[in-house]
Amino acid sequence: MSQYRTFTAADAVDYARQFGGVENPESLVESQEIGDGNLNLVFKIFDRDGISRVIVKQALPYVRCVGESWPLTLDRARIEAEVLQIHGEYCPQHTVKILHYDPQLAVMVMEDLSSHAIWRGEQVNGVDYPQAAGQLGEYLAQTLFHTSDFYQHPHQKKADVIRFTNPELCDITEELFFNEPYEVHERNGYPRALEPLVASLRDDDELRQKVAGLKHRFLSHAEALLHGDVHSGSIFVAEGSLKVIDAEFGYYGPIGFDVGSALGNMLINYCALPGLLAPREAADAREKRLRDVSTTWQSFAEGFLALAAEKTQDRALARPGYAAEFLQKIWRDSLGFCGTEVIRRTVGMSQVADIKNIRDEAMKNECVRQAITLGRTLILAADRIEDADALIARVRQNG
Ligand code: SR1
Ligand code: MG
Repeated sequence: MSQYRTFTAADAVDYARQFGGVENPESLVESQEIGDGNLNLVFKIFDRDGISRVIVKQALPYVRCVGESWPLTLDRARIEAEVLQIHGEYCPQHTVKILHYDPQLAVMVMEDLSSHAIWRGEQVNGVDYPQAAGQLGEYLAQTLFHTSDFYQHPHQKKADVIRFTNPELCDITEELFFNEPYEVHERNGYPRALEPLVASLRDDDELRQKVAGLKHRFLSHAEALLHGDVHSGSIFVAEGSLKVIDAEFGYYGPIGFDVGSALGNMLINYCALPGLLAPREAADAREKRLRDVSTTWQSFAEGFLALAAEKTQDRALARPGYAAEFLQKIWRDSLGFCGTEVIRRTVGMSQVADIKNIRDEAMKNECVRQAITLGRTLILAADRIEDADALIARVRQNG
């Protein structure tokens, strides 16, 4: 049994030679650590011709972006690999392929996606991928339907809820989404100029009550095996292709959390675009982002309903009209969780490039202000926004 040690660049090459599944392992000669996320080491492994062939990813026993003062379980590597394997069974076309993993070393080898780019970066630069939103909706429908009570055998579902108990990573989400942005907290990262607006979130009883309800659902509604962190930085895109990575926050939770996180990141980008691009390009990219919001939801909803009609296993849940009624609940949850994602990424710790890349300070403040007010509206009005068209109308009203 292998003992945990932190990989060097040379270790990563050795490991890829053993487990990368390449025809001529000795051709792998070099690696580059490219991890820019908050948690892990990520090595790109190159062959003699300088072509990257596979990725080796290793969890560190702490949060990388903070350091050893914030220890974090290595079991997240097992969770990530196993969630991606299950999601890959149901949606291979949009899930990164895991070639090998070792829970003791907290390491996995996965397919190289150098032909793709991170979607967040592309959105920040105003590069459009017209098919990506539909593909993301398909990923969400396939993975969330097939791991839900509509499809899973109840014994398997109960066993998997235990297998994917993910207390430490869920704890991060519980704090970062639902607590810290609504408190005075040292980890928050909003611009100082917005202190009065952020203070008004703390003082808003109705908002805090809704956020409590959303947190309660996150804690208690084991509806499906979520990815747990579906944001545009966890998604690779290329022309006609989309691949989801990074499922270490996976657990059985409310379906609306994955859908809402995805929509929330698109709306953050929408709010940030005037600070990132020239006015005409920004206006054009904003329309594309609203199209993505609408398409993601439609593709998810249509996919989920079609799967429910065709493949629901449970006799009671197969009742005509039940899946459509459940979908309405997912929509409302998605709006609420979407609002919390927008707020946590602008008020809280996990700031994103869409906002960080805005150079002009006054413009940045204005974009963040818009995002915060939009997030608040979505949380407060989730029960009154009937469909994607109504959502888009609210976004436009917000500014
Ligand atoms: C301490 S981890 C902060 C954030 O990074 C991850 O990508 C998740 O989004 C998490 O909330
Ligand atoms: Mg991640």
